[in-house]
Amino acid sequence: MSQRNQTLGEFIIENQSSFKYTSGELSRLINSIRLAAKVVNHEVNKAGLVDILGAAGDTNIQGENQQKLDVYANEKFIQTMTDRNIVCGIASEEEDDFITINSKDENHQNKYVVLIDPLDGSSNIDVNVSVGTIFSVYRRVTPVGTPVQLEDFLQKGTKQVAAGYIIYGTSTMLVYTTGDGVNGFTLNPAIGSYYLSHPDMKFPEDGRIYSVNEGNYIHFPKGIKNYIKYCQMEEGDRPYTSRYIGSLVSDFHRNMIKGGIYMYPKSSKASNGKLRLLYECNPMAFLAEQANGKASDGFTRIMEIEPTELHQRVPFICGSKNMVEKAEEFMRNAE
Ligand code: AHM
Ligand code: MG
Repeated sequence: MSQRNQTLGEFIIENQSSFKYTSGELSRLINSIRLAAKVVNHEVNKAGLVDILGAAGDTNIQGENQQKLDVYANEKFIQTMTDRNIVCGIASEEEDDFITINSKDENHQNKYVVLIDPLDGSSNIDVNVSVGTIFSVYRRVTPVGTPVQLEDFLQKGTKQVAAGYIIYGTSTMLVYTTGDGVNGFTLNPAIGSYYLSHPDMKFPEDGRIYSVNEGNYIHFPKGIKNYIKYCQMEEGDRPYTSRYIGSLVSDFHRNMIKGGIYMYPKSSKASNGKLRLLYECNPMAFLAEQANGKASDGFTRIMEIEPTELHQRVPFICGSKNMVEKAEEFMRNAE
């Protein structure tokens, strides 16, 4: 039961017992993510000062080496989770291979692995547009007490126990699910606490926003082209509005609040689209479904796709249920 002015810390404690595997480990994991997110947020907010503080690769006035923000975010999240001895393995969009964490307890007792895109949409940083962090949590499938293996990370999205994102926007928010709905918390930067600002978030069943990089239109499959034409047609509540930030977390967040569809289809240039199944699509799909929305590759539910490699890409269509179903109908009809 949420209450006014509830902080994320209070919310985690209150809801810990409703989670089916209650050991407190998952709560500690969410706690470490919120902590790293505060540190990254601080750095992201300074991005505009780059000319003053020095660009990536430079040494700043304090003698510190300036890093690219996506590299910085990657290190912060990994360091925070490693130091706190919470997970047994991490895979990151920024790393070629997964990282095995040697637990400080005897025999690697931790049971969760985290997959993370530390700073998604980071090309937007230079122009002061919102970016985000996306994370996904699974229980390992190999025995506790042994080093993690690739198969611990290559699990279907349906196996996720938690997923979420941090959006570094006009305000910073942490939005996450542990499989019991989606809740959004806004950071009060003055005191460094997140407050429950968006309880039980839901996609409207229908929406009027479509988000896709229409510059790639000529390369899209027939079904997507036809669906885009449908969105633009004058009929009923159409034409829809086109809104594309080019920052998945921001586009998703707006569409969840207002109702809409996000698409990154395959194209004649990129046969599986651009987005990564494990770091971007599965966590967003889990959030979408927990918020009454849908996520598909055009034909198959995203969370049912069997992963074959860490950095696998898939076409991604996600958002308000009726809109995604309509886009799927166009895909089927164009086969
Ligand atoms: P990134 O992981 O390299 O940051 O790329 C992912 C981003 C998404 O946030 C965004 O929706 C998409 O790439 C935009 O791509 P494009 O510029 O091709 O439209
Ligand atoms: Mg990314």
